[in-house]
Amino acid sequence: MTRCIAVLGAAGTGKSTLVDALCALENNETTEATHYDTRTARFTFIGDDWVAFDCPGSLEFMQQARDAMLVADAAVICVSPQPEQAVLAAPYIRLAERAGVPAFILINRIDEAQASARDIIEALQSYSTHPVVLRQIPMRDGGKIVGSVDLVSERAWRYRPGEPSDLIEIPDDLIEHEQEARGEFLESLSDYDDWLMEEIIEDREPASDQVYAICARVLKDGAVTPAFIGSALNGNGMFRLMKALRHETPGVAALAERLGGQASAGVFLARHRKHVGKTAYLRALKDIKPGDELGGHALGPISTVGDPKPAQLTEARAGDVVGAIKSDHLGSGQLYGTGEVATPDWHGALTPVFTVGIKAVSDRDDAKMSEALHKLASEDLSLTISTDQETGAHVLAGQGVLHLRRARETLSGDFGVETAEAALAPPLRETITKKADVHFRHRKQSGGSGQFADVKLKVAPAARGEGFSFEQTIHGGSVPRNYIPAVENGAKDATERGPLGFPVVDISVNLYDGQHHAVDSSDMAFRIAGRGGVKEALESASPVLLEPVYDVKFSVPSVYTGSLNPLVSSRRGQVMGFDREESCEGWDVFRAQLPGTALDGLIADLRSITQGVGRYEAEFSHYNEVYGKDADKMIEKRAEMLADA
Ligand SMILES: Nc1nc2c(ncn2[C@@H]2O[C@H](COP(=O)(O)OP(=O)(O)OP(=O)(O)O)[C@@H](O)[C@H]2O)c(=O)[nH]1
Ligand SMILES: [Mg+2]
Repeated sequence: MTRCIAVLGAAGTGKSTLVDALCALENNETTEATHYDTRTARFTFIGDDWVAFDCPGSLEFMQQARDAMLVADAAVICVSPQPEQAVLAAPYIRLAERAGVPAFILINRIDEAQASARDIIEALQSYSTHPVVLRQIPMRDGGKIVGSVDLVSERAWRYRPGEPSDLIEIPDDLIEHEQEARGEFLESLSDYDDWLMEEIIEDREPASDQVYAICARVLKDGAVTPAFIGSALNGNGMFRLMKALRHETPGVAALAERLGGQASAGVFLARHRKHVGKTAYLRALKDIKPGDELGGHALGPISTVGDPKPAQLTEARAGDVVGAIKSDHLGSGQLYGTGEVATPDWHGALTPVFTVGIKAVSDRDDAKMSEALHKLASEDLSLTISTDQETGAHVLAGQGVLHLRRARETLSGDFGVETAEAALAPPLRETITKKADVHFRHRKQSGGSGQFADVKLKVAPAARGEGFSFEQTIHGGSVPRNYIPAVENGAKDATERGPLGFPVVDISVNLYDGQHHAVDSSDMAFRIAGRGGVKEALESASPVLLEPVYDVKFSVPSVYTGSLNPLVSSRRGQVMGFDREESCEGWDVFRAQLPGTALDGLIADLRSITQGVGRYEAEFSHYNEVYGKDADKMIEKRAEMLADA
C-alpha cells in the first residue's frame, strides 16, 4: 500500500531538495521540481511504496498545499534552523493542525545552523498547539553539527556528506545532555500514555520498540509534533526521517476515515496541457478502476504519476496516486464518490485578495479565452473569474501578483491565448441627497410623423441598500397605462451613469403626471422622456459619491498585530478590534472596516509587514458617502477614464 506525505514549508527551506534526497535513498528516478506546481514524486523505502507531494513554498500557491493535504497521510514541514524564521513555518503548522493531518517537522539545513536546537524548537512551539518534541539532538564538533543522537533508540550517527551516516558510540561529553533530552522527550510523551507515565515514575527504562509504538499512536492522534534534524542537500538525516515516517505514518484507511468514509478518491491537482487535454491527479481512497462511476461520470484511463515514463494502469488500489485522462469532470481540490463528496470545513477555497482585468490581445481569441479561463478556474480553487459589467473585461481574482502572472502564463503557454491588462470599472456608486421635481418634454418633428412624450417626475433619495424603485400615481390617463413601463425603463437607463460618472443607486422615482399625443407618442418617445427627466433630476438633487465599505478580517501571527493599526488607518479604515485566534496558537484575528478602493494593493502591504504570512478576507458591508478631496480625486480619475474609453 502506498503512503503519501505532503512536503510543506516556506520557500527555500529545501522541500524539493528533501524530496530529491528521499528518492535518492534507493536510487528512485524523479522528475524536476518547479516553484509553482506540486511535484508528485514516487519512491521506495525498505520495500514500501511512497509518494511525496513537493508543494510550492510561496503562499500565493497555498491552495496547492491545501489540496495536497486533503489526500496526504502525513505532512513533513521543512523549516529553517534560524529561530527568527519560525514564523514562516506558522501557516503550515496551522494548516496541518486544522486539517488533522499528523505532522513531522524537519529542521533542515542543519549544516548551516547557528542556534541551539532548543531555541529553534521553542520558536516553533509558539505557533503550535501541540507540543513540538525534538526526537534527535545534534552532535557538534567545533561549532559545526556533525551528526545526531536519536532519543528513542539512543544511537548516535556521524554524518558523512552524500553517504550513509556512521553508527558510533554516543560521545562521552554528550551523554549527560542526551539523558536530559531523552528524559524531557519521554515526559512529554507520557502525558498521552499511562503505561509510560508509570514506567517513568517507577524509574524504569522503557524499551525502544515500546517507545516507537507510543510515538506512532500519539502521532496518529495528532497529539505531539515530532521534530527531526537533517541536511537535505548533504543527504544527512534522511534515512532516520524515513524510518520514523515508515513506523509512524498511518495508512490510507485513517485518511479515508478522516474524510468521512464517503469518498473513493480525492483530486489534488488538475492540469490542462496542449495536445493532451486535462489530466486529473488523484489519490484512490478505495480500489477503483477505469469505467467506475466517480463524480457522476465514468473514470477515464489512468496511468502512473511521477515516473519519467508514465505507464497505463488497469486499476488503482486504495492509497495509489494516479493520473486520469478523459475525466474532464474532475477538478482540483475535490473529493469524489459516485457523486461529489463535500470536502472538510478546513479545506475550502482561499478567498481572492488580488485582482487584475485582462483581455485577449487579439479579438479573434475572445471565445477561446472564455473557454480557457473556465478550464483554468477548474484547476485552481483559489482563482476566480468574472466579467466587468461596464468594460466587458475578464476579471482574474487570486492570491497575488505571482499567482496571477502564472495564470496568464498558463493561458498563453497551454491554451495559446495571449492576454493584455485591461482597465476595470471602479467599485464606486453615486446617489442623491435632495429631492427633485422635474417636468420633461420630448418632442421632435421629423418628416411626416413626430415624437411626443411629456412626463412629470419626482425623484427622491432612498435608504442605503434600497437600490432603485419606481412608482406611478397617474390620474385620468394623462400618460396612458401602456407607456408607463417605457418611462420606467428610461428612468433605469438614466441610473446607468449619473452626473458624477458612476452607476446611481438608492433612489425612488415617481411618475405623477404628463401628457401624450394620439399619433406621435410611442414607447420610444416615453423612454427618452423618462431618461431625460431622471437625468435632469439627478443633476439638480445634489449627487454624492458612494464607496463600498468592507468588513476585513485579518489573520496574522500575534507579533504583527500591532503593525495593523497604522496599516488600517493609512488606508482610511477603522479598527474594530482584535482577539486571539481560536485553536491557532500564536495567531490573532484583527477586524477592521476598510473602503473598497483601499483594498487595492492591501495584500502586498500586509505581506511586507508580516514576512509574507498574513492574510485577510473581505466581505462587502455597506456603501458610505465620500466627500471632499478624496471624492474630488475619484471623480476626476473617473472622468479621465471615461474620456479615454
Ligand atoms: N546548505 C544547505 N542548503 C540546502 C539544504 N537543503 C536545500 N538547500 C538549498 O536551498 C536552496 C533551496 O532549496 P529547494 O529545495 O529548492 O527549496 P524549496 O523549499 O523546494 O523552495 P520552493 O520550491 O521555492 O518553495 C537550494 O539552493 C538548495 O540547494 C541543506 O540541507 N543545506
Ligand atoms: Mg521546491
